[in-house]
Amino acid sequence: MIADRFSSEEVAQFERDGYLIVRGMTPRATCAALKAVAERDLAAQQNPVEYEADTQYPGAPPSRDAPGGRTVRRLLQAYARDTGFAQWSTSAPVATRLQQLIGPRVELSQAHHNCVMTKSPSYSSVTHWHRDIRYWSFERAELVSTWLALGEERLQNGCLLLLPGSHRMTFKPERLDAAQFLRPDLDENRALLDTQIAAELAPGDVLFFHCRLFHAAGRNQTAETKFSVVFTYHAAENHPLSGTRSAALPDVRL
Ligand SMILES: O=C(O)CCC(=O)C(=O)O
Repeated sequence: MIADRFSSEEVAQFERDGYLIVRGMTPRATCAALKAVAERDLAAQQNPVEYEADTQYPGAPPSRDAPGGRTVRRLLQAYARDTGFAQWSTSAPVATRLQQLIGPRVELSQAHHNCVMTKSPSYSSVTHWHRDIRYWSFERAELVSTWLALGEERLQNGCLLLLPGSHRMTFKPERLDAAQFLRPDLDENRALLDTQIAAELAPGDVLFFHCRLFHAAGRNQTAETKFSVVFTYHAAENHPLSGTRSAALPDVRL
């Protein structure tokens, strides 16, 4: 039996580590239904999508016209894409836990994540160590994302890697490169990278993670696409800054 909310110990754990995994939070049948929608839209390349070539990450095809350039990396606008994603993202098990982490009035940002990650076996790229907040603009850097695994997520297919507690750390600018990725060539960063954990997930597991938590991911080295549904939330009082990309789409009140 899965508890319908976090225990006080789990809330404290989230504050300390910057992430929490709820095992089996979403029923397998729901995952199968969402995966069928994602597979349908992936096969049709149903817009809006982001291609691997667009990421310009290491290992990505150099352009959309290069071999593998039109490999879909993200099915964007998941909330508006299908009622199944919208329902999951605002469902009671998600909302109750987010209220515990964020506060009573939670909103979903349609401007960030709000996608199905589709990590393909053939042309997947490497995501270096970063904080999601680096390109987001809110009054406070206090947002939480949910990552629902629709299938197995293991090191072999490029599951997320996390640096526990890094959401509370401050970094001198020189520890990051121009694109704000953590520089692995520096000794002080290497010591931190030694603390990494792999967020291995089974279908239905949900990872909650803080927008300041450093994370990374490897390539998919299996024969099957990895599907993950990812949404981002903030307190209604924590507004996106007007005129920025974070304010480009209306937020959805849970
Ligand atoms: O699955 C991956 O490669 C990681 C994606 C990621 O970290 C992100 O979109 O912020």
